[in-house]
Amino acid sequence: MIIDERIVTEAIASTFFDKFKSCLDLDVAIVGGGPSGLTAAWKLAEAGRKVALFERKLSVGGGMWGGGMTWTSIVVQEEAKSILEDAGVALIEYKPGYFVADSVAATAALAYQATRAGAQVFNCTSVEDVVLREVDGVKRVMGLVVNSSPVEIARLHVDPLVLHCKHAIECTGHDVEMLKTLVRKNGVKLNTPSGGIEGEQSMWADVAEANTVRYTREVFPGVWVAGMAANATYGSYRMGPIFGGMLLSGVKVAEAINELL
Ligand code: 48H
Repeated sequence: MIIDERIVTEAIASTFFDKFKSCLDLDVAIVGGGPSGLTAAWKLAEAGRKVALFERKLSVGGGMWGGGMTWTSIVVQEEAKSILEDAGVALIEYKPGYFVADSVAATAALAYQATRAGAQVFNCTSVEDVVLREVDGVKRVMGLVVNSSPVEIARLHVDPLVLHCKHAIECTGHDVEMLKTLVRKNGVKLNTPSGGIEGEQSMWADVAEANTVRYTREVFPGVWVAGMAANATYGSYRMGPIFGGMLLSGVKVAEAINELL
């Protein structure tokens, strides 16, 4: 076979733009491809939902690749063990109830399961704003405003593109970036005690893990928080490199949205 570079180029351009065009009206748009976002994408796509995940970096996985302090092991507790097992990840029980997985294997497995189930992943894509509409006096987020990450990094003045979704999931981790933008630009009140973002507290792994799941919920019409963003939004603690809460949060948000669709 003689390789024609123009066909390689055409294949990439045409399949990518078909993929992008197919995501202009989503059931669920996920912002951030860490463990919570990837798990939510996997479970929603598996349930047949039209779901896309937008990740600023070249690689999805967020803070999971590096384990603890770059030492590539992660810990999950009993309740979350089956999620990694279902993804095909090998676990060892280090001490009763504490399961250890290779962080690279776990991250790769979640990314594989999400894409295999049919979630579309747009890496190198930053969510810079939301689409907000007021219907019958109620404001609701109806979509995302996205831009190429290299445009953002180079601070080029290039306008973004827009897609619509029935639900958006804020999975940007510690920074709660999408929700911060929503509040800053629109002065809206969230479904939190203060109406704003409460902010993350210091280390308390036990409480933080439970709260990650507890605070996974709809925080504003059309916007759900999951993973570390749920903790930061509701003023809970950090937990270090135990990842069960992130995975369970991804499953919970997927199930809750699934019930509404
Ligand atoms: C597109 C964006 C944008 C944007 C950010 O931080 P993450 O891994 O998030 P979680 O919540 O799934 O997992 C948290 C976990 O990794 C962690 O940090 C833990 C357990 N910490 C404990 C502790 O004590 O420190 O992933 C978030 C992803 C990243 O990949 C970002 O690049 C991405 O979101 N992101 N993507 N548009 N505006 N902002």
